[in-house]
Amino acid sequence: MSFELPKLPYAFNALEPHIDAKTMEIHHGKHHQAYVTNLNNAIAGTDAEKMSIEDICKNISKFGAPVRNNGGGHYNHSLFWTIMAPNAGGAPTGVLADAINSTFCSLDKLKEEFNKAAVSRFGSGWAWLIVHDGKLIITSTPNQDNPLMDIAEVKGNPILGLDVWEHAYYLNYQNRRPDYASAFWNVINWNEVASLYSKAK
Ligand code: MN3
Repeated sequence: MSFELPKLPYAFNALEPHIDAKTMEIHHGKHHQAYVTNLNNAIAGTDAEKMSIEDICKNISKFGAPVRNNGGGHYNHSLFWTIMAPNAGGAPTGVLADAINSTFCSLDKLKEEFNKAAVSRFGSGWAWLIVHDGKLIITSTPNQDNPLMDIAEVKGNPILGLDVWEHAYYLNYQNRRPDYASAFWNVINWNEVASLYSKAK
């Protein structure tokens, strides 16, 4: 069994003006595809071929750098495409909204702290909202690491992630990572985030 590039669940231009079509096309078709191809090459003929991408991440300390970088890249981007959607954004409802309000006081405070994690991550990496022991936590990871990994400083199940590699925003935002992080909230698919929250809890 080998991993496959998941189909993007909307058109390349569906997230405009917040994320431009050219960025989406290159990001999905070139960057994510490369992680998938390199992951498959790295695990060819090993037991990892029988593992889910989640289990590979959870046991990442047993693998070398090619699996860590490309397996992380595959997991992170697969999640990223699903937690965004056209005509999305707004605010979550139900138990997720309650959890956000009781943990961060308000959605605005969550956005503020999440964007701080996104902007302060030096170099390439990801900002995350995760669930650990039923609690919501904001964290960030370098490179293509993620909080599922057994080597992560802060571990948990990701329910929201923002790619802050320059390839994710440079065409449209150049050096303005804070503007990209702010725009992200306009395309969040809260239905999917809420569903991930329910499963993680
Ligand atoms: Mn990326």
